[in-house]
Formats: sequence, C-alpha cells, structure tokens
Amino acid sequence: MMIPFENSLEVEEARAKGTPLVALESTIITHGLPHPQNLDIARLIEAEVRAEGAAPATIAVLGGRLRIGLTEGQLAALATAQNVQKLSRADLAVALSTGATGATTVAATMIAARLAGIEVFATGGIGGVHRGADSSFDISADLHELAQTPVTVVAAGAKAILDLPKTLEVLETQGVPVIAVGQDAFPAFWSRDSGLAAPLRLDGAKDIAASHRTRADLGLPGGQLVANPIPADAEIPRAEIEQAVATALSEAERQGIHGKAVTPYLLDRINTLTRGRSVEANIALVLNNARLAARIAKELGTIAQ
Ligand code: PSU
Ligand code: MN
Repeated sequence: MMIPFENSLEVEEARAKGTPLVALESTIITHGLPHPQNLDIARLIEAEVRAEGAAPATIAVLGGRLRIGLTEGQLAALATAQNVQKLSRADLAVALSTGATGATTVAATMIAARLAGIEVFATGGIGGVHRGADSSFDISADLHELAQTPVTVVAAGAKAILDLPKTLEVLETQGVPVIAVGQDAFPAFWSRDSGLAAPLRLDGAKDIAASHRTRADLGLPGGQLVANPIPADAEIPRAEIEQAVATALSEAERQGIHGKAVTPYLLDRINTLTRGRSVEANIALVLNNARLAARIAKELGTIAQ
C-alpha cells in the first residue's frame, strides 16, 4: 500500500535531523477563528513551536492529499478559502478518495499524526459533550478518538459551550487520562478554573512525556488529554464568558443549528458578543499550548520507546 500522507519539506528535514515534531490541527484555522486574523494566528502557533526547538506539522487535506506540514502558500490558501470542509474521523476517507480539500478536527488530526508517527499535538479546545446532549445526542468524535489513538493532545480544557461534567464522565468511561497541568482544577478554556476537579494532575512536560510512554508500555490504546490552563493575564472570568455563552446557545437553538455547524457557529457568535475578547484569549491559550506541546515532544525524544 502506498503511504497515505505527504510530509512538507520542513517535516522531512526535522525527521532527518531528529528534531521533535508537534502536530497542529487546521479546523481551528478554518472554522474556529475569524478571518482574516486566522492566518496570522496560524503562523504564530507554528512560530511558537519552532521557538521551542521543535518543528510544527499543521495537518490538512488538500486536493485529496493528506498533508503533514503545510507550506506558507498552502497555509495561506487554506486560511482564506471559503467553504472548506470540516473533516472528522467519519469524513477523512471520503475526502481523500474524492480529491476534496478540508480542515482536520482534533479527531482527524490525531489519526493523521499517528499515521505520520507524531506523538504530540497542540490545539485550543477539544470537542466534547454538548449541553442538551441528553436530547441532541451531540457528543464530539474527539472523545472517542482520544480513547483509541495514541497521541497526547494539549488543550486548554474544554470550552464553556460544552457540558463539562458530562464531558469528563465520557472521558472517564473511555479510559482517557485527563491531566491538568500545575493545578488541581480542570481548566475551562477561557478561564483557568471550571469549578470541577481534574481527574489527574502533573506539573511539567517531563512527567507528561513519561506517562505517555508508560501507557504504551502497558499496551493501552488511546492518548492523553493534557489540560493546560490559559495564562492568568489572558483569562476571562467564568461569570463574564457565561453570559455570552448563554446568549449564543439560545440563538443556535432558535436557528436550528445542528451537527458540525454547532461549534463554529457558537465560537463566531461568542467572538462578536465579547467584542473580540474571546479570540484574544484563544490566541494566548493556543500559543501556551504550542509551547508545552513542543516541550513534551522534546522530552519524548529523550525517553527510549
Ligand atoms: N473547540 C474550540 N475551537 C475549535 C474546535 C473546538 O475551541 O476550533 C474545533 C476542533 O477542530 C474540534 C472540533 O476538534 O471543533 C470539534 O467539532 P465537533 O464538536 O463538531 O466534533
Ligand atoms: Mn457534534
């Protein structure tokens, strides 16, 4: 069988030199952040990984090819394209076999990272159990992916648009380690503290790398969710963001938004309702996650497999 992905030159060079790699998703660029800032932010995330001495591999499907690492031109084209598909686990094979272009979610990026031998992945927030899931059944495929694909995902917890207690319950049922970094509380994306205890806590990249390897040694499938709190100077207090979340949720319900469209719709509305503050916080936390992911990737490079 042919290798089902293509490495960018930067990724090839990193492999040749033994530079640690960090996977980055592309749905955050196409569906998670507003135009036109999304391109600048995508570049900043990559730069943050490089500044730590690792190499970024932004992942996307371009013209039916699974790209591990994008050139500057490819990144710009993706960030400015209209109507790019949002590809999760269910969509990946159809997109590749029909020559489509699409951005990969956390789930699809994990699948691609594993294929490419990349063990660490940085993003902003993961998908989870949506509020009202008891009637909508809306549970992100990201949670099931974490249970079966051995990639450590660094996120700032899960967004307040989700039902966080139910999200943690599903992760527990699926056997996914949820590890808060440097604190006991599970962080809630824009805020450092969700009011819920994190199931696990580790205080640095070295320990996170060690637990990644130990899971593999135990023969356990699946990855780890590293919940890295937003830097204190960038956080939005819970009460403040909750108002925007509540408004956005009721608007989404009134308009009958469902399926894949829910998360992008809510993010866009919350950005408008907070007058851009939610996106400012999003930038700070994703850069913070890129930094930690690069450090974990470097530590993994020092532990024998
Ligand atoms: N949460 C964010 N920003 C994002 C996403 C989630 O704060 O951009 C994106 C990620 O790509 C994630 C996806 O994997 O949304 C989840 O979508 P769904 O809930 O439809 O599975
Ligand atoms: Mn969903």
